Formats: sequence, C-alpha cells, structure tokens
Amino acid sequence: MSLAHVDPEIADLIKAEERRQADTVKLIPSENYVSKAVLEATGTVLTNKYSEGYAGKRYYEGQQVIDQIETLAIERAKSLFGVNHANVQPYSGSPANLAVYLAFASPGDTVMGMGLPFGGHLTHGWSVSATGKWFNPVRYGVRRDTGRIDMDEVRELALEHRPKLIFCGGTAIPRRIDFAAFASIAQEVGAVLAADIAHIAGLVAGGAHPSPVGHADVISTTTHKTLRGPRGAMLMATSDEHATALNKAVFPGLQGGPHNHTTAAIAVALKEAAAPEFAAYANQVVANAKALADELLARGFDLVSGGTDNHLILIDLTSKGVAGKPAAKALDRAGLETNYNTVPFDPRKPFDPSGIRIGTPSVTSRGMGEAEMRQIAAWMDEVVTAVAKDDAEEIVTRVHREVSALTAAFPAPGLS
Ligand code: DSN
Repeated sequence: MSLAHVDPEIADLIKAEERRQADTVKLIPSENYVSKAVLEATGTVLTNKYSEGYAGKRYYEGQQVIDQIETLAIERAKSLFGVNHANVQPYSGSPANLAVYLAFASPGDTVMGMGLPFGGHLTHGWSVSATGKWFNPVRYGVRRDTGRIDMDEVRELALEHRPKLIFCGGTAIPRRIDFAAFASIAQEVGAVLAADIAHIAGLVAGGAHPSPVGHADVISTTTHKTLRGPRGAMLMATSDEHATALNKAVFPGLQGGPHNHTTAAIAVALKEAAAPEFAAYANQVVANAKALADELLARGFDLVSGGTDNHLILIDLTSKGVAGKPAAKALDRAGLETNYNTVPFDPRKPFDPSGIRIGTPSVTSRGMGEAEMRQIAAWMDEVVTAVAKDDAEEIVTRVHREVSALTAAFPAPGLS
C-alpha cells in the first residue's frame, strides 16, 4: 500500500515540505538538492538488510548484493578523490569525526581544531561536544583584521601544546584552506592531520578547491552538502596503516550495521560527481558565490574576510543595525532561506548572534547564475534594511511574490 494510503498525514507533510523547498531560494550553504536518482536509491529495500562488517567479512549472511554495492561506492570514492582508502559507512559527519578521534587519540589527549565561533565544527573540540569534554581541546581562530585563519597562531599553539590530532576545515570558513601549511605544522609536532572537507567536498571533487589529498593523513566528509549526495559521510586516507585504524574505529568501534540504502545513494552521487557536468557545477557554485558577495559588498554589507573563495559567505549584520536572527526570520518569510550564525569575535550569544551564513550550492543546482545572484543580493538588502527600520512586512510580502516567480523559472532537481 502506498504511503498516502497508510499514513496520509505524513504523506501530506512530505508534499508540503516538497512545495516549500520548490518555492524557496535555499541559501543555507550546507544544503543542496539531490537528483531523482539519489532519492530513488535512498528509498529502497536496501534499508531492510543488516551488514555489520566489511565486504567479504560480515557478521550476517545474505550479503551477495550489499557487498557489491558497498564495494562500488568505495571504488568510486577512491577514484573521485584520488585516495587509496575510503570507508563509506559513517552515519554522518559527527560520527565520522568521532571515529577519527577513536582511531588516533585517547581520552584526555590534547587535540586541536578551529573554535566553533570562528567557523569550526562542534566535533573539532568545542566545549559542549563530547570531543571537547573527553579530550583536551586547543582552539585556533581567525585574525581580527583579516577574518582569515592565522597560520602563525596555529603553529605557535601546536608547538606549545603538541596535540595528537589536528583538525582543519569547518562550517563557516569563506576562504580556501591551506592544507599544505596545516600538514607542515602537523608534521613538525608529530600530529595526525584530519581535513574535514564536509562543506567543500563537491568543490574538491569538481576541481574548484585544492584537494587535501597528499597533505592530510585523514579526510572526513559528509556526502550531502556540495557533494550533492544523501545524508551520510565518508572517511578517506592514503596510507594503509590509517585505513585499518579508521575501519576499526567506524566498525566495531562506534557503529553497528551500515545504512545500505544510504551507501547505494552515495555510490550514485559519486558517479554523478565524476561526470564533467559536475566540475562545471562546482565552478559555477564558486562563481555564483563571488557574484553574490560582490553585490552584497556593493550594497554595504560587511562580509567576514571581505568576500569568499568558495561556496559560502558569512555576513556580519552589525553595520546594518540588525541582528542575525530577526534578519534570518524575515528573509525566510520572504522565501530566502538562510541561517543565523555567529561571526568571529561576536559579542552576541550563539542563539542570537550578529550574522547570517549563506551559500550557493542549492541555487546553482537549480541552474541559477550570476544575474540571479545579483537579484538575490538586492532582495536581501531590501529585506534587511526594512527589518532594521522595523517595517518589513510589506516588503517581505512583495519579495516573496518575486522569489516565487524566480523559483518557478528554475525548477529544483529531485522535486516533482
Ligand atoms: N550542520 C552543518 C552545517 O550546517 O554546516 C555542519 O555539521
């Protein structure tokens, strides 16, 4: 029986979410639209199967098909990123990063990562995360004058604290990550370098951001951001020594059975990402982000680091006289979906910060280009200016009407 028949309530809510996604300019930089093929693989009977272990060495029978699917996903990941080893089983980014800790550190060890308010991730040793509670975290940030990572500070901290593990990468970094510089510091202090490329994996795969391969010991990534796959994650390495440690950490260290329907959808996404169109997509994501950033700068917005090199823009709204949360809420009512975000050295609290974070992976998946980015910046300016004057509703209503006309002209992949 169909979902609509068994559970019309959930079926209707899914339809409503599909309509919402279709009618919204999605600017959250960690989100995307997967293809129909990826969606199809996700909703399959593969969800019925348990497969603890790895291909050829499982703890349940009946793996004739699952072994082939997981092997295909692994081979495609290895080929796309140019690595010797890939594990496609982590449930998502946080478990993938936890597996890195389990593989290379012990509770109480010193670890280093970018502070969350500067653009890092919770699992890079932030205080409320298990990684900040069970390890001894040392955090680096960005320079106040440039908004960019200060590699001299990273080196000084590493020399002083001698971490076992260093994470680079994060969730709100608008600039290129210098993997070679991180690798040289890690080598100097004898640390394992983990590059978390969750945000930029699609850009790396498409040649629009330098690769950490050859620099980082371990690479962790989610599969659902710029890589445009299902919600999942992967761990990659070049050396066999690290491969064994990572595999053991994922299973049996942290997880039970892999989510085989996700593994299949990851394989599909990796096949899509190997196609020449995907490289064009990745480069357009960056071109769109630059166009959006330039137009926002021209309209007086204060961008952290002064712009972007990738898919992401972090806006400090202080100079516009409005905080991040009311701005994000008004923009959402206008059909422009963003998330409020702390900015470096933010005097405000994380739940009511000074900034918003936007990005171009989703709008680029819809086929939008630089002209649409300039239009989006103009709408953002109108809405934010109106919020600052506490007089937004009329403008919000009009902008939403205009946004709907734009989204109708650029159908999103995967939506009917
Ligand atoms: N939640 C993700 C993001 O939005 O960047 C990070 O895990």
